[in-house]
Amino acid sequence: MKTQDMNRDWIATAATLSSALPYLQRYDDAIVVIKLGGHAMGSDEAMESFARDVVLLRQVGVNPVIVHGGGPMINAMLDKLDIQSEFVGGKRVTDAATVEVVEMVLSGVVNKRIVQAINRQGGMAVGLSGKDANLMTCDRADESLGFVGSPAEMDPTILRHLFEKEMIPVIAPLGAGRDGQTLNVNGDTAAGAIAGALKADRLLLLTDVSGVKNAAGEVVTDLKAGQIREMTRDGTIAGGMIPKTETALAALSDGVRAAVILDGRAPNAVLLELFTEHGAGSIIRP
Ligand code: X2W
Repeated sequence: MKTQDMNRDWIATAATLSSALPYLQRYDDAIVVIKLGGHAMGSDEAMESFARDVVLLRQVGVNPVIVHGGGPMINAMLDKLDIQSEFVGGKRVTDAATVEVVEMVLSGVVNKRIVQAINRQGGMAVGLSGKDANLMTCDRADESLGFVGSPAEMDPTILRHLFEKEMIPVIAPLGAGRDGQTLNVNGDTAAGAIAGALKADRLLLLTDVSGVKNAAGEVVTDLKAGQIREMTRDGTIAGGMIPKTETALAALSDGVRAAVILDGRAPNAVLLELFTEHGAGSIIRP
């Protein structure tokens, strides 16, 4: 590269930083809940890039909370153990043997991978599940699903303590039943409930699709809750997108300011969404 071109690169970097100022001010002390789905968790490089973005958020005064999934990782372990598993309405039918594997994989493997990635970038991440400090007490979602929970009572006190110390909570989607039984909770549902309990400024749902698409197949960048309901009624929103948009709507009605559905595999997706005019994915407001 010629010296002059190199200068131009640095000048562009400085201009980018400068243009982020209004966004940095807007999100100072904001609570941003980020759901990282199993399908959005890619290679070690992608995880490293995600972790850098999260540490940067913390560094500029945002309170990030990570809620993760890990469906594909649970499937792989159940396969190894020769345990059959099926989904009904987007939720895993979870018997006693399965819930043990779910907890082992989510709290043991996936959670620690994210915690470690963030800490390697200089952050202070703390791994939890909904069972810790009574964060997420659940009712049984439906008897026929077995040990699957539906968040009923949230206590986000532990998260506020961690914010005060500038620590980054990383939460596995397991909850405690009222009888103390461990319950498996869909990751999107858990993220929505946690964002709602915190009345978060943003809920970012990182997935493997670029956003909510209209009938012509184009991503719509700005949506109102009413439009989402309309598009669901007429079938434009269908399949795997429905649990995401339902989570977004539930979070908005709990007082979350906006929810964004975006492709977590895109480089610096979180920064693009929060700190540029361009944004990423589809933002849904009340
Ligand atoms: C999910 C929890 C993990 C999850 C499961 O067992 O797969 C239920 O279905 P993703 O990667 O976000 O899909 N729980 C009840 O939600 O992972």
